[in-house]
Amino acid sequence: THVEETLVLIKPDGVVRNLTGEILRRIEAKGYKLVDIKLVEADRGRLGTHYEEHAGKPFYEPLLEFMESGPSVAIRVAGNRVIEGFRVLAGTTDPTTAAAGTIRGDLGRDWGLAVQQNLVHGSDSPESAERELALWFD
Ligand code: YYY
Ligand code: MG
Repeated sequence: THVEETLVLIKPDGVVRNLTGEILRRIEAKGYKLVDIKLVEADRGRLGTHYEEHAGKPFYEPLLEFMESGPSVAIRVAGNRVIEGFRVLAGTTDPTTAAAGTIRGDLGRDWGLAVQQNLVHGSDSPESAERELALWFD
């Protein structure tokens, strides 16, 4: 086994649509453990650091505006190979093409919302997980 920790965010669309419980249910059903959890209104400084790899891309400003639109749920999740495993559970970035059975595929928008409203974030590598966990849970 290879136990890791990852940062999961339930983005403002997930919170406003009352999907927090459903998303937590899927994480727990997979066998992952919720180590820490909190509701956060992220400010621009934290969001800019969180998404710094995307600075300058056309979707960057709308993404930050969306992430500032309401609270997110930040979760420290532990489990065997959870960094990769949660991203499989989440599905691909665009909910339209995310596979059925995934969080984004089953619950993601398909009534014309923008791609950024894809319900969840998950760290994409051990380096990202370490950086993002430090950023959201100090
Ligand atoms: O890691 P993941 O969330 O699946 O995607 P990223 O490529 O890191 O992009 C971060 C975030 O930006 C994505 O969840 C939605 C948004 N986004 C977008 O609005 N439009 C794109 N073309 C690409 C990403
Ligand atoms: Mg990413």
